[in-house]
Amino acid sequence: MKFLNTTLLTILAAGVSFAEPPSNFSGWELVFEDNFDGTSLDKKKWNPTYNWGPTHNHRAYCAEENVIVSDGTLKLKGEKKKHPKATGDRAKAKFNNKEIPVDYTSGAIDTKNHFEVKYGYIEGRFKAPWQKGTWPAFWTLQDGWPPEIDILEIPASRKQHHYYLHYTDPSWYSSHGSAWDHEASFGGHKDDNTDRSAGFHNYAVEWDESTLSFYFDDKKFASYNRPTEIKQLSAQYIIVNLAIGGWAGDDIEITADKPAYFEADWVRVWQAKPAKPDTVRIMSMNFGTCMVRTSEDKLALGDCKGDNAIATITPLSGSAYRINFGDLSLDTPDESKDAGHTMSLYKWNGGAHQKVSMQKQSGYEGSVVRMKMQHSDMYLRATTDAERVVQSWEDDWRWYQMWRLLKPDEEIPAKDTTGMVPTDTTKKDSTSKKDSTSKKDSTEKTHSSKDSTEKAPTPKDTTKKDTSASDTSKTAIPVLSSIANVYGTTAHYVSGHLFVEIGSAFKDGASVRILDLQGREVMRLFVAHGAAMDVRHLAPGMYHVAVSDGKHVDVKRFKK
Ligand SMILES: [Ca+2]
Repeated sequence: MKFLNTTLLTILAAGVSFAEPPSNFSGWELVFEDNFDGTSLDKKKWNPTYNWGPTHNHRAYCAEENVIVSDGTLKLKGEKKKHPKATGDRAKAKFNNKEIPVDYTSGAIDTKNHFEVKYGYIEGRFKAPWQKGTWPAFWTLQDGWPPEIDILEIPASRKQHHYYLHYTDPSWYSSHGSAWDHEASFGGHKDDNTDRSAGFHNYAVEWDESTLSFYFDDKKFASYNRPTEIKQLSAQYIIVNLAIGGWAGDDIEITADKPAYFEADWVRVWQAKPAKPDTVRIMSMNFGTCMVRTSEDKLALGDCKGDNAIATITPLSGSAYRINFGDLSLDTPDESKDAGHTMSLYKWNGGAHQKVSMQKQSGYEGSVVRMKMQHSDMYLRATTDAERVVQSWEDDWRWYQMWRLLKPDEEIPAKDTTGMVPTDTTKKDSTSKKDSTSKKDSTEKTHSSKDSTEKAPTPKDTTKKDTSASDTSKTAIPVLSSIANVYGTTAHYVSGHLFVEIGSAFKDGASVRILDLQGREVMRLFVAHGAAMDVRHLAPGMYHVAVSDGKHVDVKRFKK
């Protein structure tokens, strides 16, 4: 089916792209399926009417005989006929506190006591009846109300369908618990030119602990990151019914010779396979130090060998991951979307400001990633003082955005920051919150300088701040992941020697550095125009050649 071809494969690809951690995400598992083959309803999966009885908030008595399975589909038949058992209490129903007669007959099924699900992808393929006054629905419930998820409701025009989460107002919920008279909802109706009674269409909801996303014909059209409200949902059972009247109004086009049919081709539910978190250490490629949890339960950079450097990475739905240090999750304080905002650790609440997209970087051994915060589209990077982790623009200090995921028992690569921007350990007071180097930089971007943010110079600016060292090669290497060679540098390896000719843009010569795939410098030479570098002592393998004069950077690769 299409979902498998598009959404699911995207999700699988996100997992599969990590041959190394995080590797645990193994995709979706089909946990419920009814294709409505055969000649009768499968009562191991469904109750043949509402589990609470044959009536609800509309004018039909929902009888088992109006639930038909034939020719590969379920048909709920709506008839202009008062059911003989629609007597006494069942002769009347209520919609919007108004009493209405139960003078039609229709069908409803639900999975209560047969199948319930918490989190997953719930989808069905349906064809709505054409008649006005009918209100087909595909929805979920738990004991008590609210909450309720509506995946499909068509009360009016056949060219729109409604979708909602109904919940209890959170302020009421936290103090009193669920209450129907404090019901609220989010969602809406999708309007387009597709007549949902002219053919079958797929309707789905994707549900995790923080987000509900609604799909029509395998395309996501609405998504709500609302963890507080969504947490009211416990395991849900599924309902398919054809209501008549009620919300659909009393102009009902069903006649004696034209019954209504709400058809279902199938109903399926997938769940993400249990996500076992990967245990890792997250090492800055630049500093060789790791993200750590401090004694104040904050996030910092520190010794990779410490127990406080142990993190877990848990795949969530989509491409999102959650990074935990013990019981606390990596988080953006104040849900800030500002560049330079210092990351910290908080209790998990499922918000997008706690969700991270992992982007594996090619050209490296092992798992080297950049990590993007979902809510801000900003990347996690080490600060130049090697103390903190901030979120920042995609093109800002990219080498500092590179992180190596190490398994707990994996050898920690020797720290080798030769040639990298030096660690400034002199700033210990509150001014260390800012990158003092950037203050001297008159060309820096002008952004907020409040204490929680860090000035963020661009890589090309870094040479200007370093007045103590004229060696321009101390510039960080901006982008090893996307090999850049724009200034015409050539590098050829021939029998133990690397012949480098630097590009014409490097008028005053350039520093040529050779780095291994870990990003560690193994050789450096200042070159005026060209040089033959003796690399016989290097181990066989791939290497980067980074050429820089502080203003321009070329990167080449060679294989020894
Ligand atoms: Ca079918």
